[in-house]
Amino acid sequence: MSGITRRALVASGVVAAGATVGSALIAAGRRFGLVPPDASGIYGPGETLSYAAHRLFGRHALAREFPRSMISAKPFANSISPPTDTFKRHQAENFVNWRLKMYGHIARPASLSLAELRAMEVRSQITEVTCEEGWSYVAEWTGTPLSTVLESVGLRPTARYLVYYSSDPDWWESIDIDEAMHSQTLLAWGMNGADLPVPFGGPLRLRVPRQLGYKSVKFLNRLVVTDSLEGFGPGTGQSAVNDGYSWYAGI
Ligand SMILES: Nc1nc2c(c(=O)[nH]1)N[C@H]1C(S)=C(S)[C@@H](COP(=O)(O)O)O[C@H]1N2
Ligand SMILES: [Mo]
Repeated sequence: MSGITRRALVASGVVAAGATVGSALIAAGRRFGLVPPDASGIYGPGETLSYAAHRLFGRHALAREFPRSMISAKPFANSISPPTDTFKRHQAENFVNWRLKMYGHIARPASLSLAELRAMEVRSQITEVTCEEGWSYVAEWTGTPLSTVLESVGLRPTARYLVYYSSDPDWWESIDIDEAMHSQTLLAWGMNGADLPVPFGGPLRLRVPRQLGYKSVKFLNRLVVTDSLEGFGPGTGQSAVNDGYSWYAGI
């Protein structure tokens, strides 16, 4: 989406048309392809509005980072589906045979061990997990920036979304490439100075601190880069769609 400037918007007549800011943004969203995959639902116009506004004016906005003193003493691990036998075997082996598989619109499909990920780059951030159900906690997350990993496998120019899966077959999600390449989006393998505990998504979870907690998929094992979300579930790019969660969950 590079090259979108306020000037381009004005020139396109969207702003000059004198429409309300909301409908101008929705129109701009359509014009620049900033339409979330669940835009046809009853909340569609609202979804398009917040997604387009964030992408047009806040692409590089940062999620709040906290001082160490604000790390939650008792973080809350949300309930999850029971682990599969494959997951239990990996856990018994201390995850040495665990791999993160990557394929799709990338130049070099990959299968990375935790050791290989850790060797690429290490970054820490203190951010909040915010559940749509109303609770949140602050933790220090340590991991490898997703952008570093995606750069290493070579994103193709057609890359538009990242779909990501977990060993928990009930939970998969997707984000756009802007969010995937954002500096705070992290493949987290550490939490509060230790290996990421299994209840919090160990050995690996995605942290997407600019969006609600449900986008931060735990027990991550597969990344698929794609040009379209059609064909991924009902085309809406996530497993949680049936529970009424919006695809774009920017906060
Ligand atoms: N694999 C998997 N990832 C998941 C979930 C899940 O059920 N399974 N729940 C999501 C939801 S709704 C939230 S709010 C956060 C909660 O993170 P926590 O368990 O660290 O509190 O994880 C998200 N990631
Ligand atoms: Mo949640």
